[in-house]
Amino acid sequence: MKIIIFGGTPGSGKTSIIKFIIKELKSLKIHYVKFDVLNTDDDLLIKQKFGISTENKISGEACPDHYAAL
Ligand SMILES: Nc1nc2c(ncn2[C@@H]2O[C@H](COP(=O)(O)OP(=O)(O)OP(=O)(O)O)[C@@H](O)[C@H]2O)c(=O)[nH]1
Ligand SMILES: [Mg+2]
Repeated sequence: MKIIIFGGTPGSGKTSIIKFIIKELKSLKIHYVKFDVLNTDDDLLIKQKFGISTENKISGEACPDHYAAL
């Protein structure tokens, strides 16, 4: 299993490039995990658009980067 992490400042183009890559790699089995601080529906949007398995993880008061690493 390979894990690819996309991180960056707000609006820097993370979701756009993820959608492009999912389209390009559709022959592979992809699972998408969205880490956010408060809330997100990105996992549902990606699931509907590409029909792949998705989930979200909300870090709450924890730093989202450390939460994702754990
Ligand atoms: N010009 C240009 N615009 C881009 C590019 N990639 C993304 N955008 C635009 O930048 C805006 C933000 O892109 P997103 O992919 O939503 O960025 P994000 O990092 O996922 O944003 P958040 O999840 O809100 O942090 C959108 O309006 C995109 O259409 C790019 O390569 N060039
Ligand atoms: Mg995004």
